[in-house]
Amino acid sequence: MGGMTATPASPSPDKRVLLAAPRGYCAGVDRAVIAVEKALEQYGAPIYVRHEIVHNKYVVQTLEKKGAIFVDETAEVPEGSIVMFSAHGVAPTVHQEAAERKLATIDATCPLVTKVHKEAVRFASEDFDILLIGHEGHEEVIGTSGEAPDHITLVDGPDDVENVTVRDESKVVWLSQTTLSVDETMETVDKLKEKFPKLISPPSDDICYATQNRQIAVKQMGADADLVIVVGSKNSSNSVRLVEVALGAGAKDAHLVDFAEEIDEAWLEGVSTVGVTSGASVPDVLVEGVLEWLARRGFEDVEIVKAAEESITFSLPKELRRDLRAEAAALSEKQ
Ligand code: 2E6
Ligand code: F3S
Repeated sequence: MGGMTATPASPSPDKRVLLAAPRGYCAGVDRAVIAVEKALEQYGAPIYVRHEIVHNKYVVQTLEKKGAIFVDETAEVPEGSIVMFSAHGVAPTVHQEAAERKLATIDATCPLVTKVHKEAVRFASEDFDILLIGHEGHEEVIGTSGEAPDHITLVDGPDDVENVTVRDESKVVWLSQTTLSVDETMETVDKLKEKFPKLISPPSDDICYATQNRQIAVKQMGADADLVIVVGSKNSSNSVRLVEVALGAGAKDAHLVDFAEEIDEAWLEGVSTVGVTSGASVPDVLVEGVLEWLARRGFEDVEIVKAAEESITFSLPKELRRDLRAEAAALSEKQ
């Protein structure tokens, strides 16, 4: 079982680790996590956060210790407080609820999710039927759908295409969640195009650069790996996709773990090459923990598999430049 102490291993020539690059934090996650930290520094605890700021257990636990309070709904936030919206985005109704409860808000929605929201609003205003490819119940899909509920139909993968109906086959566009499998999405789009030949595509990729790059890297290592360990939480869509992509690329085995302690010793039986990567919401300290765990078992030789350079950054939410405590107090004084 994971967690057992291994006897110190000497370096084994037949044991190696392939470490994916890029992996871990994307620009949207970095911005959202810093936004919570800055809000705590600037305004003091508590800062309420609607939904996990990003889908990572360790990040959430760390921010909770610093004074963030995570809630499922805005209704749970006391009047006159500050609430932050998570990186996955929210429907316009959530902004309205917050205003009604006189809350000061900070929107940590990733700008690349906001871009998809804007596409949805624009196509809805032109009266298109919008086929949103995504996973039912995922926070981002709920938020995007909320921008144009009367125009959006969810398509949850290729097998869902047969259930899709539209009002006018000559006015249909597809959009997607940002963190899907690129290959599976293309399969869904191909099937949709067979059914609706006039289907138009989004003006630019909705699956974001970080999702795409992490999938390219794990694909590169997949064929050579006996085992791929993906660091990430179970509710993290992009992390779960990395396990699927690794297996699809030929990895003999692949698992998702939040922490090194979750690795099962039995996974290493007969294994000489281990691939390691992490989802876009995962701090690198957790990957370091996995590399140390592997090194203690003879996997000391680490080779980087580099698929892309990433240099994109996003500026912090604009609300952090204002005095939100004063605004919240003023709001709650208003009748
Ligand atoms: C916001 C939008 C997209 O489950 P998912 O992969 O969407 O979310 P996280 O928090 O694991 O990854 C970052 C993210 C945030 N991706
Ligand atoms: Fe944004 Fe993509 Fe990250 S949508 S939060 S850059 S995974």
